This record gives sequence, structure tokens and C-alpha cells, in this order.
Amino acid sequence: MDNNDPYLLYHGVLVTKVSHTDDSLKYYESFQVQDDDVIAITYPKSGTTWMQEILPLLLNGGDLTPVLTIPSWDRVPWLDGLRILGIADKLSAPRAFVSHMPYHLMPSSFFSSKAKVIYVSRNPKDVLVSTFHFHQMASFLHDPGTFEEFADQFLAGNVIFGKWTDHVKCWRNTDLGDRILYITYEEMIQDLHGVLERMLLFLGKSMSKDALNRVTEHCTFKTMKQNKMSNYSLVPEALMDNKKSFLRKGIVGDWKNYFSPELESKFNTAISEELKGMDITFPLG
Ligand code: PPS
Repeated sequence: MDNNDPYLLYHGVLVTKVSHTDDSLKYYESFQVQDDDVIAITYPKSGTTWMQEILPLLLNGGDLTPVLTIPSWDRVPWLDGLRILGIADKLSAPRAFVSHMPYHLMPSSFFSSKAKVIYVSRNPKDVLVSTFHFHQMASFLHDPGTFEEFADQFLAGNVIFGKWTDHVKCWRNTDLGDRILYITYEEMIQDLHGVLERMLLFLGKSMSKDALNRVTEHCTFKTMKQNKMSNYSLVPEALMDNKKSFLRKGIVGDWKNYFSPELESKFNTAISEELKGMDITFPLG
């Protein structure tokens, strides 16, 4: 990997140099996870930003102030990212974080803590489409080439945070017991209110009916797209081409506009093969 490469290799996992340094990764390894921390784990493009909006609202009785005044990356920082170095001390409990890291690379304090995890997965075909567009708008990611070329890179795991199948598998086979809740992007699209109720229960929090309705409305794609603290419009143009939206379409099934029948068949075969023997299925249709 040369100096012009936009990525670092961290224990076999590609991460971007814009968000990770050797120092920040060292800090991550010794990070002290607290028992009342909540960590949303996602493979990229599966609902991270959505969690950065939802978690502060559920953890603080629906108060909209943090999501209207603090950029998403500072209000619910990446556990393994560079920015956490400057803000970890300023976060008040209960803290919420996001991370794309695989299970075995979590900091050691995580394993001995009682911190809760919300794992969000998304149809890998829609993940691929969303990631492809992100590569086209972000200057800190490699040029994706054609959609077909990028699909091959994705299936081979030559993308940040590695193979989608490795990620979903490692977070299924954990010793976390009832410390982990699994939700899907598709469930959130179908019934956001219902998923928020499940999350509240899991987090041991409650909220008035009116507050939950307000939170649900605030976390719709349409409303979040207007929230400049969450829509990535604050990121400098040199890093992201903001003529293309980070909150792009926010729908289920956009992959149908991109996959040829041949690619669909190749993709389904590869993913199903790698998930063989698992007692779970993911939406592929
Ligand atoms: S990242 O880069 O990993 O942090 O990206 P991530 O936030 O995980 O995923 C971005 C996709 O999530 C969509 N998104 C939403 N969809 C529906 N409703 C809401 N509220 C919402 N918030 C974010 C976002 O639009 C990206 O998906 P695509 O398919 O590209 O639109």
C-alpha cells in the first residue's frame, strides 16, 4: 500500500485514511467502553446515519436539541474514528456510538462491559448500489469504475470494512446474548414506529406516545434530508461532491435499476454460498 492509497489496512480490514490514523486506531484499541454505552454496528451503507439520528432521541426522551444542533458525527461518533479523540470526554452518559468494525476487532473493554449493541443490516444489493454512489461522490474513496466492476470488488471484499458476508456473519456468532438487538433497514422503512418501540424496549427506555410520534416523524428520510446536521452538507466540497446527495434515495429495492439478470444471478449465488449453514437469511429479493 503506497502513500497515495486512500486506505490503511487494520488487521486485514481496509479503513480510510481520512477517518483513521495509526494513532486513532491505537486510541480505539484502548477505548474504555462503559456499561451504559450503546453502539450501533453496521456494514457501511446499511443505516449508520439513521442510527446517529435515532439513538440520541431514544436515549434522551425525544429531545430534538442534539440532532438539530450537533453534526451527526460528533453527536454519535464513530467508535474507531479519528474525531472521537477530540470529543470523547465531552459526551454525556448514556453515550451512543457507531462503528463498522467486525466483532473480533472491538476494543477489549467492550467484551467485559455490559454495553448494548444494535446491529443494522440491509439487503446487500442495495448496500452495493448505495456504496457505488458514495464512491462517486467521495474523493477519499477509490474510483469505483463501472457498476459491474465495482460489484466484483464488493463480492471479493476489496472495499472498506471487507466482505459484507464476513461482517454479517461475525456479528451473528457472538457471546453477547441479550446485549445485542438485530434490526434491518427494510424493517425500518416498512414500520419505523414499530422498530423504534422495539429499540426503546431493548434500551430499557420509555417515551410518551406524542414524543415517539414526533421522533418517528423526525427520523423519516424526508425530514433527515433537510437536517443540515445530518445530511452531510457540512462536509467540505473537497471531500464530498455535495451536488450528489449523501441521503440519496432512502428506499428498498433500488438495486433493480442497476443489476442485469446475469449480475443478479452471480451475486445471489456468491452471497448464498457464503451464508450456507447459517440459521439466518437476509433479504436478497
Ligand atoms: S455510511 O457512509 O456507512 O455512514 O452510510 P449509512 O448512513 O450507513 O447509509 C447511507 C444510506 O442510508 C440511507 N438513509 C436513510 N434511508 C431511509 N430513511 C432514512 N431516514 C435514512 N437515513 C439515511 C441513505 O439515503 C443511504 O442510502 P441510499 O440507498 O444511498 O439512499
